[in-house]
Amino acid sequence: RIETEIAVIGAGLMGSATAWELARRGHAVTLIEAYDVGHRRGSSHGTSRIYRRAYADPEYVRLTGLSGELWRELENDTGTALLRVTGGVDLGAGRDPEGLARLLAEAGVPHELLSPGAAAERWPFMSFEGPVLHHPEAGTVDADATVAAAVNRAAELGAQVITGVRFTGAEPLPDGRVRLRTEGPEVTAATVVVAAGPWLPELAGPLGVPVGLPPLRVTQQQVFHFLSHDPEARWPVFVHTDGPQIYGLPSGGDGGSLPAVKVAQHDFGKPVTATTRDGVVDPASRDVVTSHVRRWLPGLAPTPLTEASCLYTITPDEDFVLDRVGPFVIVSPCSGHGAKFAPLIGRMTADLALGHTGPHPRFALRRFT
Ligand code: PYC
Repeated sequence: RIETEIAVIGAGLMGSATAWELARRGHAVTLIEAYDVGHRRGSSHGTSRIYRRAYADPEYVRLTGLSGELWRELENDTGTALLRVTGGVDLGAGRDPEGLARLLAEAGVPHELLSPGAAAERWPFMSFEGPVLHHPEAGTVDADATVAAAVNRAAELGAQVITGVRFTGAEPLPDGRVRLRTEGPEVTAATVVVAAGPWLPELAGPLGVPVGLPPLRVTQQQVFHFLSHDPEARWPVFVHTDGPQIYGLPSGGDGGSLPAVKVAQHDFGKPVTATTRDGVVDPASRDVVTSHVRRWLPGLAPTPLTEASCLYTITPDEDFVLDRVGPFVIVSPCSGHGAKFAPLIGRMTADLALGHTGPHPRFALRRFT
């Protein structure tokens, strides 16, 4: 039996950042993970995620700035390098580089609009057509290293971490606390943070959380790592929308220090559940990505070095869910673009869990009712 102030279900990027934030504020936290820390069944594994400030939405541009500051705080507190600045480019008619540049200008974010010729001089291992937005603050964050660092530091600060224990249900107690049933110890908490990512739709029922969850789509995505011909090439992160939206970022390929670039389609792929997903990479997506590499990325060997699948959990408007319902705080789903916000989501979740703030209006559940 464990008595705690705040239980956090799920030690992915968002749950681990939340546990770190609460622990460093001196609160008693119990982090409950159904598998091992760093497992590869959800949405938080792999070495590389995009950090970028170029959003077609001023509020997200603002939030990326806040998150950037918190990445540095997490790095300082854990002594771990997590955010690597590489610069980022946005291109393709569907991406509207000029519109993005206007938004970055309004927010005071450094950037430049380049002609395709100027971009090709700077990144000769890529091909360009049309205007190219470059913003130097973009880069990559290491998801695996973030989860490990946040969980370890939270534990050092006193958080209790329970792994390999599935959560099976919850019941409210007369004093307002919640009793959590798990396959292991029973946990009683004043507040329960549910940061279960793609398991959220399956857990909400057994949790007995009376939330107006929107219809959430869980999809199986795939990512591909390609070797750079020139090991010294300094690849930027990129988002290229010309038909399919393709994104890429330097990756190490994956888990090593190879000069590789992760390239994938941001397409909301095959509908699955976290339990039924098969992990089989979709050959149609491999074809789309490989064709893109052949056409636009001559600096990469066009046969994937490695490939992997992961899950997106998508809300109808692609904004996050980050809200409180009674003693429960529901965190994420991040609709395929949340990783860059992990420490900020950790902070916002901690504030909700401690009753310091209400939800950010864009992330509130009431928008669905
Ligand atoms: O998080 O910025 C992002 C992203 C772009 C494409 C997929 N994820």
